[in-house]
Amino acid sequence: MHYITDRLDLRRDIRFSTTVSSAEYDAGRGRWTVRTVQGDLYDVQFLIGCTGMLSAPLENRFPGQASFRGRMFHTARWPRENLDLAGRRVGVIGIGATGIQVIQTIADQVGALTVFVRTPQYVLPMKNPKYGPEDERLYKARFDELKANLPHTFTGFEYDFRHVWADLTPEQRLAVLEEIHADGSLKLWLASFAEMFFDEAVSEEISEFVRGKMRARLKDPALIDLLVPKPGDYGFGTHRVPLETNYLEVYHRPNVTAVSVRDNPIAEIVPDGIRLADGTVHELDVIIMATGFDAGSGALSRIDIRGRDNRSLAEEWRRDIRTTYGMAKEGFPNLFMTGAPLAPSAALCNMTTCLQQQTEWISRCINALRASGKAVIEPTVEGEEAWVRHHDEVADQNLISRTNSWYVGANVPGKPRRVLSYTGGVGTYRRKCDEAAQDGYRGFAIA
Ligand code: NA7
Repeated sequence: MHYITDRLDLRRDIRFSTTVSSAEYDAGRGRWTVRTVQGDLYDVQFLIGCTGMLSAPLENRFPGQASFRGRMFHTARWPRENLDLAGRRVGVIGIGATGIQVIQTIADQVGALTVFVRTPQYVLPMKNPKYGPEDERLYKARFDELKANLPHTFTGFEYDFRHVWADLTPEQRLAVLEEIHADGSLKLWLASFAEMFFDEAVSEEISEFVRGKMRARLKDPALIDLLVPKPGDYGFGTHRVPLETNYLEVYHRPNVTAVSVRDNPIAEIVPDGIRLADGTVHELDVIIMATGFDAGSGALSRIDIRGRDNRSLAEEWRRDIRTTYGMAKEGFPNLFMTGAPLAPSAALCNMTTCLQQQTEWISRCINALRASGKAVIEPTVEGEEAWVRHHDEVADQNLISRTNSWYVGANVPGKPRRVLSYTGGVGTYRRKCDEAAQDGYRGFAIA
């Protein structure tokens, strides 16, 4: 990406360290006025929110945070200066993909590590092999093949679902799961059996396979009870599957303690540490909040975006998170977005593949508009309704819709529930977006 930035000489068009505070649409002029915290004002015809799907950290989660005498920060605000954790009593809240990486990385650097565990996670061991020049040569030789295939797979990665559960015997299924598990990648999730997302019985069998792998690595029944999901909790892969390296083994270290906060939640942060509901205080020098993000809609909602008739994007999304193709919003002319809800790029996608597709679609749309001498494009009410309905129909069949996680907005109190990511697949999404464009931007009004 640095290479592309340099090759296309983009740096001179980028204002770094600039925070956008508001954007207001002027229907009379068909233009947006964008204001920054730094006090700058921009007058633009098109506004494209590339604000990221996981860039609005959930930082203020507990009463009393300001009272803490030690250091406390969210993982997304990791201190830039060298953070010396040697000998420190460190607490980590959260065991999502981020918490897991932090825990496995710092366990042998800190004095004592206390992990506050609420919902157990399915995890997969990551191989992370070292690639030599020959591997690199072989991989690069596949450039044309990868370029042709990647945009059309289910998740935008090079691999796709390869096996059909019903076609195999139980022994064959197990052999497939063992082989893919040993690969040490996300393939067990995104390139094994698609039925795990739709068929509860298949989901349960694959979930039990993963639970078995996790149990085998844990020596202590109390740790198994705390860290391994239980049958009926939720299915493997119905929210983001973290990859890890020796994460479970870390809990066997004498300086690591797992504390359950499922039935005894964190009540508040006190000057000396974390106080649980039953009054227990865990004394700490550093608290690391791996508490996640207001995903998909969070970053744009933190900007005061006003569309036609002073309509507020944040207020509308607080009631109901809707978009057209995940790239536009009815009521907000000439506003485009990437990584936003109701597109694969909101969660279930190889980001580079999906963002490239969206930026290309948006660029072509703006070019087409200019070429035809038009100035304003906006989804119609019916166009948006059609996309939301299609999105929901596909999502409702997917077991992802039943599990509480950031994938459905369940991690943010009061956030309206909807599967954030389009779950029809990256290839299908691309085709639908292209068809709409070819059909004269079906679902949009152009003036
Ligand atoms: P996640 O996956 O949203 O995980 C957040 C974690 O924080 C999760 O374990 C939560 O437990 C935990 N959490 C949040 N609030 C609390 C409170 N009050 N008490 C205890 N535990 C809490 O965020 P990540 O940053 O790990 O990952 C986000 C994505 O980044 C990831 O999926 C990848 O796509 C990259 P809970 O599960 O809610 O019980």
